[in-house]
Amino acid sequence: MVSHSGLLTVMERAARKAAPRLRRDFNEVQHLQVSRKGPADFVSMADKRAEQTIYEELSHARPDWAFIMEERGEIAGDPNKPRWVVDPLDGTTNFLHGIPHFAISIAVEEPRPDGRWDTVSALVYQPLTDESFWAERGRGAWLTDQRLRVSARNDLSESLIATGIPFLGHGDFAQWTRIFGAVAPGVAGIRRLGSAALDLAWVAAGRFDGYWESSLSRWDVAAGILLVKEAGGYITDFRGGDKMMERNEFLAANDALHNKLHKLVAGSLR
Ligand code: 2AM
Ligand code: CA
Repeated sequence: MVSHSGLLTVMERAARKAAPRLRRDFNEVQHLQVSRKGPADFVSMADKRAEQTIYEELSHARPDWAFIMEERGEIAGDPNKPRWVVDPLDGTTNFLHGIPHFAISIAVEEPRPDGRWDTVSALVYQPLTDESFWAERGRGAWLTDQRLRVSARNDLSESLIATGIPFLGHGDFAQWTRIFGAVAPGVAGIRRLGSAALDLAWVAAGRFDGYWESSLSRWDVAAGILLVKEAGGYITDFRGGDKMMERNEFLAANDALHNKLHKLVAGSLR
């Protein structure tokens, strides 16, 4: 059985500490669906509570590290040390609607001399299934104690592709539509499940063969990107380059499919 590092142990402990309350709140939210005002405020509280629990655990373990978190934003730390990137509830819309598909995402990034950041540890934890997708740079991607590998499918017509659709004026809907028009006719299916962190974890696990989305935040994808890479997959911007974060475009797949998908996606860009 594989053993992960002390750092991963800290991350997993933080996620598991926040999980029971998230599970209880999720069950509660299903009952609130009937109230007319809706459970939005309640979910926002659940989100903040989970983030606070994770923040307390992580900052206790590494007091001088900075944070980037969805709710509280940036918390400064020692600039020469790694930093935490935390999404306490990825898939908020699912949570709000009583759909059991959401996750906690925690990544550790190290500063590089050129000012960019490298993810070195990643955890995507699904509280309802108790699935723990984790990766460490150079040590592979894992689902609990099982090694993960991206799918081996190389035929687009057999491939299941995940995506995220722009919403509420976020993102470029016209561009998404063009990419969809190029990809959808040639693949076995498209899924929009609503959690970017889980989409990437599932590409790493070979459940999805590929994935594209744009206009995300760092905390949605930081952990998932390392999971895909460590599972032997490719992840680039829509033009096949390494400017994912700068361009805010994410295209992930196994190596054989990435090339084919990338041609379709890049060909549909203006
Ligand atoms: P979130 O659940 O943490 O908000 C799905 O396309 C991705 O977009 C999710 O990772 C989701 O992260 C993010 N997202 C942010 N705001 C969203 C919204 N209003 N509707 C759907 N997804 C949203
Ligand atoms: Ca998110």
